Amino acid sequence: MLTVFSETHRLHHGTELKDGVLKPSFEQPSRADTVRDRVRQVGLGDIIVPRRFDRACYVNAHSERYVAFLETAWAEWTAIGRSHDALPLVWPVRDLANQQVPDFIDGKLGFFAMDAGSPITRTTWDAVKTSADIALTGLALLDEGHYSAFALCRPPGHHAAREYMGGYCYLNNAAIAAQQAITQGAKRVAVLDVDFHHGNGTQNIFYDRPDVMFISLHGDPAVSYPYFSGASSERGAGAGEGFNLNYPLPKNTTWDHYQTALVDACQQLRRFAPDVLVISLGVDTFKDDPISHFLLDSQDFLGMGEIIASVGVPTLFVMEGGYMVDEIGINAVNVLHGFESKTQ
Ligand code: Q9C
Ligand code: ZN
Repeated sequence: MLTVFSETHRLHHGTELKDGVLKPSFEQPSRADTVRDRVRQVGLGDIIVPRRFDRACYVNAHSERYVAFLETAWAEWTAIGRSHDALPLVWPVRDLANQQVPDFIDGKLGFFAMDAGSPITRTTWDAVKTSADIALTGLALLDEGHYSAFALCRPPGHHAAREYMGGYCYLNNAAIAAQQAITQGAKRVAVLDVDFHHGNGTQNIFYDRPDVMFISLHGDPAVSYPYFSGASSERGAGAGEGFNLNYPLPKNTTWDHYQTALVDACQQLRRFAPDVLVISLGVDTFKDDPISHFLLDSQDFLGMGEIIASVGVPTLFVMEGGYMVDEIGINAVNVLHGFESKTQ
């Protein structure tokens, strides 16, 4: 399996508001390097650099004004003398939901963000668009006849919705790739999200769409970030009803229970029969992950890849979360090995 990777990810590193304190983000550059090192160490396949894609490919999944915000936020932030990471501090909740985009950057940050976990720095946008280009390059490899590819994206994407960033995410790499597949003629595409956190952004982007099925397995929103999405009652809207499936799972979920949900999800995917499957591959379901609370061990990730292979369609793996930096490479590559063991 080919891996798409770029050193450009290192341009993004910043702080997050955590436990009431501004701290270095858990989403740090060493994450992607660790996974790249593991890919090399086990000889998964060649590692290639991403191609460049047109801005229009991002606007396929996001709104024009949101992409424009990401492009200019740092300039607007520094124009008033600020030099630390740009973070939001006020949000348009419920009855404050004025739908006008504010002119001032502090208002824009709140309008286009769901939390204070996605800092914008001077070089964030370069890393963010390269991460989307990595996913788009992975999709191009499938078009060119590869049965699978690994888009080693960083920063991650699945919390980014049509019009907001959050949870370390800016552009939704998996959604951009899924939409690109549709744009290029696929009839049905599915996104399966195995990151510990609910993929609220991907759900948002495809919620009313019958041509893109979204399935997510994640920590129960009653106790897990992002708290305000991920219930099993969220099943899609309008023509998209029935094409969004959530599997919220309790704290301390082990492989035994996780596997049962995953097998069920893959059965739904086979019934949908997508032309392409995109996996939002977070490995923060690992037992020692510092911000999550499932109990998968490294061997379990092999089983995850094997079950995903049972869907039986060309598959693009897109890196999402996973914060136990020592193990993240082993766990991510185990999924890919498990997948390959059932497809070659
Ligand atoms: N105590 C991804 O895995 N902070 N994003 C949660 C919980 C945000 C995770 C704090 C976690 C975002 C891509
Ligand atoms: Zn996550």
